[in-house]
Amino acid sequence: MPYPTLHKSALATIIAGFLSLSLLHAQPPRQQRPIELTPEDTAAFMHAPEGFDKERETTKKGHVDSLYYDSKTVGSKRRLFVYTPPGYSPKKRYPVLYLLHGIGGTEKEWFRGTHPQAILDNLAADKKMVPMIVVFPNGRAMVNDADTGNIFAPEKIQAFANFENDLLKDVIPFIESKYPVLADRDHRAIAGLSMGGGQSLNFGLCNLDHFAWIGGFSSAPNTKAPEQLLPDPAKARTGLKFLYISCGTKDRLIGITQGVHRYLKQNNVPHLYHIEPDGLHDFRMWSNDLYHFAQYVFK
Ligand code: FER
Repeated sequence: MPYPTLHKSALATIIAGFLSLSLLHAQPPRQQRPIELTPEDTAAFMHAPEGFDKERETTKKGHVDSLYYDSKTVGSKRRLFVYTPPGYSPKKRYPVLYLLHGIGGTEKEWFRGTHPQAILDNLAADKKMVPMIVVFPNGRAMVNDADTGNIFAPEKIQAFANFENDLLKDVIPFIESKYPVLADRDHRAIAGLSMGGGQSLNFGLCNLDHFAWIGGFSSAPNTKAPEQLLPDPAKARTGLKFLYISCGTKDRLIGITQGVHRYLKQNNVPHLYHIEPDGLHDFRMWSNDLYHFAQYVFK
């Protein structure tokens, strides 16, 4: 049985990819600098093995639910997807990963760009992952939260910042009222790609009472400056269970991840720093990030 499909047609995906790329190029990003690699910019692990993101006939499958929650922050009903792992039972209690998308996407982006269900089901089957619930919200906290029009419009960028309130006050309480979750910081992770990576670092590191496991994949220029991100490194040293930052050597946003790494290192904040050789700003990177991040959290 193939996974219930959230995919648009392959052609539409390709066109959307070109459109978002041309938009990225139409508006040169701030912090765009030439890529300069240092000897520290190395891979922390091998790329995921062949087939890690392909559905296997034989494995037990998780499920993906589509739900609407009442967002008091935005004043609308907003959609999110929830992955529950193979063998899910409301009698058990699960940790939760909030997994965020980029500037060109919505709650659907992970499903359009890769096969998160296959990645997670395969990890579960191989006993490489603690069974967890994964929530895919829409991180553009505004009434029209679609990925259409000028995705770089200031009010849309602002909506990605505004999502901090929506996440903490609306999404998390909703998930905790609907699913059997372990509702404390030790069982709550946040990670995301690009704008979602910036959100994960911004919201996670500034709310260590809510999140103990944090991942920024190819984080975008919405990432706060390191001193703002972590004004109190001592608190992070004791509070964080896991901090993961990654980027590709061919991603022109790499300076952001390098800057965060430099600051963390100077301040002795333990973190996993993965720089993928020849890595671009794409789902080859983020599928691999999810594969690795999911194996570290909640252990
Ligand atoms: C920018 C370049 C890229 C920026 C955001 C991005 C807010 C985000 C990219 C993505 O989410 O894929 O200058 O500014």
